[in-house]
Amino acid sequence: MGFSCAQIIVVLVAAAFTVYYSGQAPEIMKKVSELVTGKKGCLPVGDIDFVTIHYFNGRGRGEVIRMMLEEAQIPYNETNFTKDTWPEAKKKGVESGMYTFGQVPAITTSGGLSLVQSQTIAQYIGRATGMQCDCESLHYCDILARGAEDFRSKLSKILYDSSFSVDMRNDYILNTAPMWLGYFEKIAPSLHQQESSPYFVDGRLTWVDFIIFDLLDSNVEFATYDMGEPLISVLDSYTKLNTFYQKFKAMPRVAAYLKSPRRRPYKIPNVPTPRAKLVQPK
Ligand SMILES: N[C@@H](CCC(=O)N[C@@H](CS)C(=O)NCC(=O)O)C(=O)O
Repeated sequence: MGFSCAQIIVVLVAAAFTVYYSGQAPEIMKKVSELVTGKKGCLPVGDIDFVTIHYFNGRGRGEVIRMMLEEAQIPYNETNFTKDTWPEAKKKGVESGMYTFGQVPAITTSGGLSLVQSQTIAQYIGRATGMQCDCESLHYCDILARGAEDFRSKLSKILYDSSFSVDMRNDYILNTAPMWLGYFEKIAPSLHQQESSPYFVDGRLTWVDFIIFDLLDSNVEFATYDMGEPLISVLDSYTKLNTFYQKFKAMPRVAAYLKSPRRRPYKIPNVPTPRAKLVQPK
């Protein structure tokens, strides 16, 4: 007994309505997308074969991009600008339109794509490598990334202040960092959850984890940089964040990168003069 076209269409429409009203549609779309593209996350894009990172020869905003490329095993090279080579490169980059706002990092890919803004770059690499957030989590990922940027700006503000002093360093470590670390501790995955998956969103590694790790790492490095003041293990009181930090750091490809010569040393632009030590009378 055959079916008519009309009967098949009615069945398909009924099935579509059933899926839609059951609330399962996003889940099914997600599975279909994963099956077709082989990549997790919202709206995946094609593979990236090779990347050039346009940035300075330092960690800074290049580090998240480097770590993501290392994790995804995408080969890359770097421009390694210096204060001598940057002005000319900036002029050319602005003229060509590649450095939209006269700033780096930027990336160019072998596929001819060029992008600026470190978080946008991280998100794009995420889409190309299955490290994008799920569609339902996009806004949450945005919140985390922008919050991380706000926290980051507090440290940059003092680091690039020409009057940066040990008092500013101590104020940051005693007041600013604990406030922000407290916010992130609240939303970090629970220790129980971290036993199976330490990541912040969707129970799997996404670009946002790289941003948060880099943020925590900058704080750890800053607080243990010798400026003649007591060195502080800044994450010690934040159990969930510290666990995430340690687990992320131990991911095999990340760990290999962090130990490699490709990882630049942590540097501070204006190291403050240490406080004069009191000389004890003999
Ligand atoms: N929001 C941008 C900020 C980029 C930025 O501030 N870049 C700095 C280096 S970290 C820069 O290009 N400075 C050189 C200049 O402005 O001439 C991003 O996240 O990529």
